[in-house]
Amino acid sequence: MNDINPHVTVSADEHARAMADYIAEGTRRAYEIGNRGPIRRDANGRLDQSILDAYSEHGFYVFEGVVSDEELKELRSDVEHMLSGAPIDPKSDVDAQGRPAMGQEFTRPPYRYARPLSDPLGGTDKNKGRHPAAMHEAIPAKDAPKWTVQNLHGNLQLMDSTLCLYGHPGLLAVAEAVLGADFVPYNEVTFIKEPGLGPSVAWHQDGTTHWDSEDWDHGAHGFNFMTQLYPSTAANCVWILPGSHKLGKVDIRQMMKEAGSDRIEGAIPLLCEAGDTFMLNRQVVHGSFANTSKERRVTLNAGFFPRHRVQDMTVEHLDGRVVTFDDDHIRERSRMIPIGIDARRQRFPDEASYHYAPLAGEVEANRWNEETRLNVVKNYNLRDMYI
Ligand SMILES: O=C(O)CCC(=O)C(=O)O
Repeated sequence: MNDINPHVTVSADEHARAMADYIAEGTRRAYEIGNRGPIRRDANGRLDQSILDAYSEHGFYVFEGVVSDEELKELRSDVEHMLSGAPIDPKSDVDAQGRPAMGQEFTRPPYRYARPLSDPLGGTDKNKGRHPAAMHEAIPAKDAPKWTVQNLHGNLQLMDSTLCLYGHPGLLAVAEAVLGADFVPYNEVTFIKEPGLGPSVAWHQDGTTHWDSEDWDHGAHGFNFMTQLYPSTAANCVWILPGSHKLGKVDIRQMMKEAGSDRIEGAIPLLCEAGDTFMLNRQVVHGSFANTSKERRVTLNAGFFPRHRVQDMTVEHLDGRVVTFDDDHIRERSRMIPIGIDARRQRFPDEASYHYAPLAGEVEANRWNEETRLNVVKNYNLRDMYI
């Protein structure tokens, strides 16, 4: 008897078998498109135009070798530390050892849970109804836990190594090249897909505010960097529909109807090695399947917007708060960028730092130290911007 997802009848093995042909075809197409390589900049530090063109055409790019082995070790260790102190279930305030769970000092709880191999979002009105159709779920193993940690929210206050990564000069130069020098932050979230447990993230397009704007364009809702701490495989990774960032809002339900399953046609897996970073346009149709494979995926998301798309926007957050992104709000939230740059400078003093022009006059106030940890970084994600 499957008492975790009682309505599900497909076993994890059946789910994995059903994916096999789709994975083979998607993998072939992913390598055909390519769109991958190291961050390449010219003598003036400008991003290679061919990368911008490729991103613009397909809505994604895979940057290889962004994170060194040394840095990767620190990132993995910080994620592991957070998971070791997670509440035993979504309502608990103690961890598996009976200790007070981690993260309780933050206003927004950092841990988000889901039932193993379930689809918590598809076909519901959660996330503003952004995930219109349900994915295939599967029955987890008999000894599976009732809950699995799906996300950590507010990475930069939870794990110092992610703050160092946030200040990565190559990634920030890419953000500038794509969005302009006054680019602004969105949010920072970890996606965790444990083998045999990781839930799906139903197909969706991100972005809520600009789809019907007269000046809507292919980059209107910004992009996410997605840094991979383990290899991102076809069975555990994010899948995307290349080029769909140019289509406006598409009918995902219809696409799934035409496919006769959740395996929509033409999609490809975002494949890469540990230490690589995807850049994914938020308007691209994307999602991930229940992880019935034997491999873990951990992805660190860090999103950015063009400033003019958030300037003075009033939005309702997913938790119901209504906020206007005026100059003060944007400035305060953007301080995480120079603080990240300074954290990285302290950790990797031989590396040339990125220069964030909008807060160039406030470098001293945005040093990374115990004072800014408490007064700026703690609960910084209450000021996340969301469009
Ligand atoms: O990592 C995943 O599985 C899904 C990520 C995603 O949907 C997003 O970042 O919008």
